[in-house]
Amino acid sequence: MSTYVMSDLHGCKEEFDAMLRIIEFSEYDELYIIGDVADRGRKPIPLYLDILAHPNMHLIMGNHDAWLLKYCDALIEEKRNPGSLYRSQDFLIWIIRNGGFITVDQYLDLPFPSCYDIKTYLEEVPLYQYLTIKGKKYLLVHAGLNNQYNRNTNIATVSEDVLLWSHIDLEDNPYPDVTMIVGHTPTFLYGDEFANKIAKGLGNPIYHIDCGCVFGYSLGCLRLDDMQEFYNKSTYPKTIE
Ligand SMILES: [Mn+2]
Repeated sequence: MSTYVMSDLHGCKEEFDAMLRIIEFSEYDELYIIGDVADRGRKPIPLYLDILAHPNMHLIMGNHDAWLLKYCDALIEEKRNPGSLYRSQDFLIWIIRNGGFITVDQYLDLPFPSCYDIKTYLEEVPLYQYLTIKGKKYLLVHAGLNNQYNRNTNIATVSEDVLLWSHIDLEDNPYPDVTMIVGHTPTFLYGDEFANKIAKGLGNPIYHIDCGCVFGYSLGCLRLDDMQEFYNKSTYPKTIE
């Protein structure tokens, strides 16, 4: 039995399914997805339905998942009463600038029970997760905490905005005794040498695992039992250099 982490699937269901085959994922393994199943890629809603059908797949909240949750009620109402949806500036920023259109489109096409399944699932998704594997402590959080925080910071007191939206530096981890695992900032943004790879900080232990799949780079996966890395090439064109 092994424990795996991935992040920032962003609708990349083909790459996700292929990765499950690469790691030979079974019902005896556990998978933690560190946020951002929604938006940008081709199949965000089928990915959610797949994840919530697997009791051994666990989602941690990402800013894009939180965006969908925020609008679930309004979208369900829109299905019931077409034309009722108020397109706030925040909603438009989500669907136009941040790839939310495809998520909204697929969500509106679902039967009502599946809309509620996704909504009630997302309501229970945590902002962060501690794990202990082979005596080693891990903190899984979508965007992470930068070094303005310190080893005494109780993460429960840190705002959702910080945990979901910050872009932290490669070396940022305020906790010397905890290996932090984050997504959110694709690793190619830390420098060409990190493109398509999981990036590690050299100080307090941190792994950045969003390898930029939906931007045409790679899907990365880390096995926490032995820190083995797995990769799968993206089927998407490169949209950011
Ligand atoms: Mn994100």
